[in-house]
Amino acid sequence: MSETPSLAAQAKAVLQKNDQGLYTIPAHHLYPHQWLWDSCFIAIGQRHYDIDRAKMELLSLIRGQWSNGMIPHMIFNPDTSYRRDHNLWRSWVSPFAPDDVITSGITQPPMMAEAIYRIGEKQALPERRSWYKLALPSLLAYHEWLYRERDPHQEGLVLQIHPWETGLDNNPAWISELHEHLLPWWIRVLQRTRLEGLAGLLRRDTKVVPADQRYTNIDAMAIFDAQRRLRRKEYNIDKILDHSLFTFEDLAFNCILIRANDLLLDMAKTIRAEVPADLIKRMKKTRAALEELWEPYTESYYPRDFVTHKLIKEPSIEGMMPLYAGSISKERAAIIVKNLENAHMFGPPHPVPSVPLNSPWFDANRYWQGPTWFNTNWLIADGLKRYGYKDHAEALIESSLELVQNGKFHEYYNPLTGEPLGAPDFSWTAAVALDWLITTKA
Ligand code: 9WN
Repeated sequence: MSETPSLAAQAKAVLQKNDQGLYTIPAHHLYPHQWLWDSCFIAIGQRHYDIDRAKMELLSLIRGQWSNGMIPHMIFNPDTSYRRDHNLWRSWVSPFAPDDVITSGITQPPMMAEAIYRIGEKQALPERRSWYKLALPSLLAYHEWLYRERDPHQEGLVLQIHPWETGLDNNPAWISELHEHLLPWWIRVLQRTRLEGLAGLLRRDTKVVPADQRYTNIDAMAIFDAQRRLRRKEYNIDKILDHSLFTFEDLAFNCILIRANDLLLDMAKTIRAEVPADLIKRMKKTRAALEELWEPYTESYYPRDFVTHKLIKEPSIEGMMPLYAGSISKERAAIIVKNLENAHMFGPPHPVPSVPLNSPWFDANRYWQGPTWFNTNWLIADGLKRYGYKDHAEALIESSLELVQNGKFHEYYNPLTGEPLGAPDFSWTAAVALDWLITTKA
């Protein structure tokens, strides 16, 4: 008998272990709240065994939606034992934040459309239509917010205001920019006097996960300092832009938006809902604007600085995401696939590494600076399939599933050795594995 059913059952057990009733936490200890793109991947897994539970996961996200349309990247467990987290964000400083839930003040990659769509896929047409009718107004409000607030000059790409918004926290692009432009004097002093180790005493994450698997103390301080600046501006985009805080146009975020826009329009058509013509125009512009991120000499797409429009040329997993967007030419997709095949770049024994092996930033164990992650593999495999690279997609799914063959679903993996890293029993690793097991092995 094949081992598939038992692996699927183990994946389901992880999701159930992390299930808090209304929503699913990414992992115990390290991540005790609800996160936006985590819940989307989680729902994509849950839909295979409990469609109502999967819907609830997304409706729980919508419960945190701000009155201006933003879906926050975190919704907090209200328990007073998490007061420190609530106070770090103080979402109540914004007039748009909901009164009855405490949230963060930024967003995360717009994966909601994909998750809503995938749930719909599992239902017969009448139920699918009712589900879309229920979820679409919030999704539409979210995309309208993205364009209104995050594309203020109507240039096509939406901007991000914090590395956490990309979900790829310590990606070299953000870390190099933070170090160059935004490191406050007190962090520089700590760095020069080699006293940054003191910051480690305050960190909770490195008490749960070995320090060499998380971001460095200096990077953690820079990331938290950038968050504090946003809070001081009450998460008000006009104030943030006036004070030229760190703003950039993330490649992966915009690729996910392009795909999400297509799915939103498809779902609107299914229920004959109207999408404002102006929004459709802006969606089209995003597809065209993505091509401005192409750099012909290194033949790659990159994120860019919002103000200067300078590309931030640090190669990373970001460069794979135009495959998922689905809007690039076949020729450019073929160039990306070549990089995937290259053993010195994105093709180590356990692909796809979050930073290519030949980058000076590559660090096999460190978070988003080297390890292989399941959610980005899901996005890449999906893109590969849609560009006709079925064999590549299957090989990637196969090599990913090998990593969890022992029934243990970790947060990320060493791409050279396959060693499990980060938090154990991690929800999206289990959800993605379950989705693959059911959709590709059935
Ligand atoms: C900050 C929950 C989240 C993921 C992100 C990942 C990490 C948080 C952190 O964990 O970010 O949002 O504590 O570093 O980078 O992608 O959504 O799993």
